[in-house]
Amino acid sequence: MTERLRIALQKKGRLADDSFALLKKCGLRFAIRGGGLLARVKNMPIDLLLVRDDDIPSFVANDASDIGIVGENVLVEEQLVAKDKLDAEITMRLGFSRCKLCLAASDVSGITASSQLEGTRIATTYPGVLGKFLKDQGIKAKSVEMKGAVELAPSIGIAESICDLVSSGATLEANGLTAFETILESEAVLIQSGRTLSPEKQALLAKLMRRIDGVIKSSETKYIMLNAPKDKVAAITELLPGSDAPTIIPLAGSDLVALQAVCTENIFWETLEDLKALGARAILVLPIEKMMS
Ligand code: PRT
Ligand code: ZN
Repeated sequence: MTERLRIALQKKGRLADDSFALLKKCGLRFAIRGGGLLARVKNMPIDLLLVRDDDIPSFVANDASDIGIVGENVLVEEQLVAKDKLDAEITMRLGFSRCKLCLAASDVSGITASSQLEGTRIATTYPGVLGKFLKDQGIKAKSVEMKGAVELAPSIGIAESICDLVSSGATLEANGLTAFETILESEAVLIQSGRTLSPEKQALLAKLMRRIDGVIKSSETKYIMLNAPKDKVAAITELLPGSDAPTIIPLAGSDLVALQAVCTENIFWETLEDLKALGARAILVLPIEKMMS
């Protein structure tokens, strides 16, 4: 019987949809239906274990799952609060669900720097990461552990500041709070334990990781096509991020050339405006669906 690689994923929440979308772009075919703990991938020997994100590091460490996708913030927190060393490490950064764990306080508190936290109360759902930060900085402050709605803690008077995740900053702003220090930057990560996988699972994981790498690279890569005066090709190439060898095709009966290049970074409107100023015309920027190098 073929061994099935098991991947722990968040069942529902901020990480879930992007994790499912990434695996689908890697060619895995599966359907998520309410309730079930396991979803079977139809076209590969892979099962998806659908759980709460906080459980993912320990499931990977304890062999309930071979790998997992989780926020780096959750991995670091679980590692810091685990009684025994948690055998789960980052194998690959995935670039989505980016956020920051920040210290923030209300304007009335007068707190604008971590040096002012001495003797105060800080509300958080991340006692591990906050505790380590305070210890490293030599700050004696009280961590008030909450299960959620941390942003309300200052207004209800249970803490002077908070330590919480921030992405757009809208929640802080809506609660009259300002971030004054970032203590952890986070993104979704692929995690694995130090156990050796069977050769079949190892080969499947290597294949999956090559595909994930291709998906991430292609999402950042664009194909650009334009027409330009021959004598401006060097200046135009300079402007194209990450493209060292564009294809140049002469256009019959004119002193224009068609230029095509793969750019390994996003191309912004400003770049298009600069290209136009150099004489480039008919500029097209196309997404790249798949890549393998
Ligand atoms: O049910 P389960 O335990 O699985 O999920 P959960 O409720 O613990 O986590 P969930 O789904 O809210 O978040 C999962 C992961 O998404 C987090 O662990 C982070 O890695 C990542 N992530 C990215 C975020 C945010 N951005 C984020 N903004 N997680 C939470 N937030 C919250 C934050 O706590 C605050 O309340 O969103 C609010 C702030 O958002 P902004 O945009 O207003 O700044
Ligand atoms: Zn959670």
